Amino acid sequence: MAVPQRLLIRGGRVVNEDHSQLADVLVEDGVVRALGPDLLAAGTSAEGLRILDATGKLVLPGGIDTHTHLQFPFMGSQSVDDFYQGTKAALAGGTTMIIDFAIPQKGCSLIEAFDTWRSWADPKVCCDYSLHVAVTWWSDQVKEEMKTLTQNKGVNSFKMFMAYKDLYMVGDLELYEAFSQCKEIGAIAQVHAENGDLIVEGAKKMLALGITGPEGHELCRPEAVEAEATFRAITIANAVNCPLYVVHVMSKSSAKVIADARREGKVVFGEPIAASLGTDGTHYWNKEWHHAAHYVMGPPLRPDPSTPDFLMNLLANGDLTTTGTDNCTFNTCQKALGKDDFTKIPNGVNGVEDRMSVLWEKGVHSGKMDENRFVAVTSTNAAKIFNLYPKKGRIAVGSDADIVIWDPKATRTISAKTHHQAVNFNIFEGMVCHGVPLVTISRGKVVYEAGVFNVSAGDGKYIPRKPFAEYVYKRIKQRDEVKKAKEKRSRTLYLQRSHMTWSYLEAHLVSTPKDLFERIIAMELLFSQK
Ligand code: URQ
Ligand code: ZN
Ligand code: ZN
Repeated sequence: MAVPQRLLIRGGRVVNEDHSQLADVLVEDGVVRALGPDLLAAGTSAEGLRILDATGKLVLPGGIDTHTHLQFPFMGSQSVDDFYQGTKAALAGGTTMIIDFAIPQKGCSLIEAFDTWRSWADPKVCCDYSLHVAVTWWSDQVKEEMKTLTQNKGVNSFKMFMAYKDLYMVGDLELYEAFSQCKEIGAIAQVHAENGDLIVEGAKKMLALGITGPEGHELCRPEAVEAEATFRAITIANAVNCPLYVVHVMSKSSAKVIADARREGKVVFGEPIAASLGTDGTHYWNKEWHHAAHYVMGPPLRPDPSTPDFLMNLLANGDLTTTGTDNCTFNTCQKALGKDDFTKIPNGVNGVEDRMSVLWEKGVHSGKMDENRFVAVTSTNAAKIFNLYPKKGRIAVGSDADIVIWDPKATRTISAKTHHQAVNFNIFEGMVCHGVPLVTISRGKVVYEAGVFNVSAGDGKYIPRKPFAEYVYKRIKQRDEVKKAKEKRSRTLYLQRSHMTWSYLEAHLVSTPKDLFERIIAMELLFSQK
């Protein structure tokens, strides 16, 4: 039998969300076998062992990108980074897991969409992945399929679009139904929070004014359109006590709504993305049409240049929770579908390769957050919310060996000329980032090292996720308990003389005769005063 691939990552500082320690990491059969100082001296067998020197470097849990759309058929085109090249690029950037979206057309089966996306991804992925499923319409069938997906297919997250009218958008009542079902089956509800009706009307206005360029894309759906939908989604989710996850938080206004809701104790999580943390919407006014068009996504990047800094502060302090990329890339020729009408520009930007470095530069190197918070927002929080923890999102004995050896002092310059993505443009072009992945390990295999890949299509695996993630549902369940108890205590029965039978009183009011007797006297007095 072949000796299992054994790795010893030596001399690094292991950084988890809660703790950093100088320690060696022993990897065997794809999992972390041991963690501690100087493992070789402690007697670890050197047989078949490959030693990776991490002296002076950080050893991080592999990044989890909560939000991608690889080879996604959308707006008359298909995103150009597929499940092979997109996941290779992810590994090159230190991300070892992505969560993509299976999105059924209105009226179509969610389960069929899930199976279709599985058939696209399984043969091609180079890193582990999972799937959120979109609820783009409502019926008893959809409700039933959500339950099946949760119980049999490892899905515990469903995305509802409040925008893309007539394509994916659902209304408030459908949100209410979908959130109620998410709560029932132990899933987390995700929303694309923009008011789709206002977008349509805003776009008509812009086009009528002769504004057809990418700047019209942001002008037709300003921050308020995102913030209003965010507040509405939070209100509806709270009404059914369903946990809510707001994807691609793009504006200060929306982030404030989420922060306020969290301070009121609501169970809501916000996901800014590499784009909204690393750049802004001033690019929509770039004189080069193609340059501006490559920044078009929904919700739009915001022209307020203080937005990335603001979002990063909230990510650092815990008001925002995870980071994704919404990687949905289109080449210039594809973006040109909208050369005469911005509503036809396929929406989407890159990020899957650069998320970790952009966050290190703008978050850690800037002094806003420390290395542990960086791990939390790039990996651990996502693992906890989507019920992958501690298999993913942590370097601990028994966890998957999804690990990145990270050089916090090295820098790299981001460019489409050198990136590993398929797309011919990079929204972070020219950005110099501290924080460079030196080695990426996926389930115990060194898949990327010093710029060289050692990975094949299909090496990644689909990771099923169970419902009722404790990190999300413990508070929800506690609320249900408290609510039930309050309702029982607070309900005063409307009593009338016909109730005054011993059996009714005994059954409905109190437990012990003494209380009962006193209660009867009190009621006699009460009725006699009527
Ligand atoms: O809205 C999304 O998340 C998908 C359709 C990707 N496109 C985008 O612009 N965000
Ligand atoms: Zn979206
Ligand atoms: Zn998306």
